[in-house]
Amino acid sequence: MSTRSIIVTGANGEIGRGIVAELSKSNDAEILALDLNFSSEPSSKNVKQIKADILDSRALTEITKDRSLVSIFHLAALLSSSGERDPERAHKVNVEGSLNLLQLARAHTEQTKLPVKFIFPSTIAIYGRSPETPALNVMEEQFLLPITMYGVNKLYVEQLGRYFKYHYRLLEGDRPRVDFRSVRLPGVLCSDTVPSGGTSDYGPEMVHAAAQGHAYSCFVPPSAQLPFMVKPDAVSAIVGISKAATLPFGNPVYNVTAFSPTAREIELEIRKYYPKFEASYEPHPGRSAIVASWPQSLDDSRAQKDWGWKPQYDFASAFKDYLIPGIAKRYAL
Ligand code: VAH
Repeated sequence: MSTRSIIVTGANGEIGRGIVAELSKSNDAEILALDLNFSSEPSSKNVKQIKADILDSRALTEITKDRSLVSIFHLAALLSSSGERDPERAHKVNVEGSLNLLQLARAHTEQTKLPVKFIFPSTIAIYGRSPETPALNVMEEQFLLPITMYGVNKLYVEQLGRYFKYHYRLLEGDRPRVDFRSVRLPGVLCSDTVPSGGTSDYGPEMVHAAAQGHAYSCFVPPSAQLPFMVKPDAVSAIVGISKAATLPFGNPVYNVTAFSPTAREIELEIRKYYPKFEASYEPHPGRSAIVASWPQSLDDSRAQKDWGWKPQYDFASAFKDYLIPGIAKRYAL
């Protein structure tokens, strides 16, 4: 029998590493960790690191030859700030790369008649509001007018995934189709890595600056407000939706959230642990405009109801029980 395999793209990224670590705890499949570069050795013997470009569809086919592909966790992407620096490249990676992987999942689904699960972390960047219009407790179908290339790409791939799940070649009638599922992640705070390329990065940058005894100059105003969660909850949302029983027919894309602080509230929370921490605010016009176009908070009740989503950490415990202990360990040298 061919090996049961799970692909993780963007496997060396902040969330990708967490997903690989979580999936490798179970021994019933090998993890094919795909990225362009790796910064550490595989964490477990059922993890195979493969340098591969998701734009190279022939390489993707070659990698999965003689393997029985059960799921794809597609995390590779150019984020919102990187995407604005090179929108054409962002479109290529975010859209063409995703299409290649959806086609790979489709080919394996048709071959084995077993729907490959395609897990797609989407983002709050698919939303877009004018800065004068508050957007609180936003639901999945509201404010779908993104202003970044990254947001436009992610929203389109959500649609593409829904198409592959329910309607691919519908003139040919019922056929096995890819089992596409997606969560829209908020900003993510991680204790062991500092992200790059995103626009919610001011949150984690502020925490990591404080832990190193540095002052922080914040690129959004103190009133900027976004939904956030910590990395363990992002990993649990992604793995959680992959393990859910069949989702109800309709929109396989779900909001997930944990807390929604302003930049000032993040600063004040940090100061409880690092009383000498200093933050100043020098808003960058472009990056502030991106943040101001995203919702201040999300309604994730559909995810709670349909597949039992619940974050482990609220704002206070995110700092007390996860960020501060982890960060202290990271910089204690
Ligand atoms: C970004 N962190 O800033 C990403 C995210 C919350 C948006 O998807 O681009």
